Amino acid sequence: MPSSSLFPISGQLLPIDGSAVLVPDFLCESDADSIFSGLRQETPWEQNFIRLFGKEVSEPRLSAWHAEADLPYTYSGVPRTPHPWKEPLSTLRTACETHTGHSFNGALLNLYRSGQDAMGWHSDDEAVNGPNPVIASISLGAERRFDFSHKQTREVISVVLPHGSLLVMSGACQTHWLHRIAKTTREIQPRINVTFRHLIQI
Ligand SMILES: O=C(O)CCC(=O)C(=O)O
Ligand SMILES: [Mn+2]
Repeated sequence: MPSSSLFPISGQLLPIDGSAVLVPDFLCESDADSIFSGLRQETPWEQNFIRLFGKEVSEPRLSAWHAEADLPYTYSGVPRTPHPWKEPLSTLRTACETHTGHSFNGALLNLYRSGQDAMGWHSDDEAVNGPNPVIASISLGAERRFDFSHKQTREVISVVLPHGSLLVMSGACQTHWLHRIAKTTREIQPRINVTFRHLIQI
């Protein structure tokens, strides 16, 4: 039977097989507010499409990939054209690099317009992420529940990601755990997620 538990909302979230550390108040309220509105207005949001059972369907969210011009990223089977770094993304990248001690060369942004926007179970385990990737994930706007599910034991760990929080996934997290943002029927305001990644040459 899958088990479910709501861990305390800070520190290490995973009991085994990798690391996911939540820093709930990584950004102060006013910085989080202004970064949220800056990114919402300035990001070249794209609607992408995926093939599901032979049919083309729109992804239930908008997204954008920011990186150096020679660093495209194929995510969910869709090649993403890189948009250049600009503020407030560059400053946010530096803050995440300082905090984690790792460098990031790309950022995937997702805009969840309502509770009907979501991201299904997956791992960020494409070869281009390299083995045991460090992924720094910033949440802005409405709070959403983030679920982990262990690939073997099916244990489920759920946590609410607050406005201005940082979640750092590292170690064997992507090898052993899936994660998702589930749909909800609750009335929910928009949320932006930024995941900083370090893509490698393959
Ligand atoms: O929105 C989130 O918090 C998760 C996003 C995510 O898993 C991804 O971009 O790979
Ligand atoms: Mn992911």
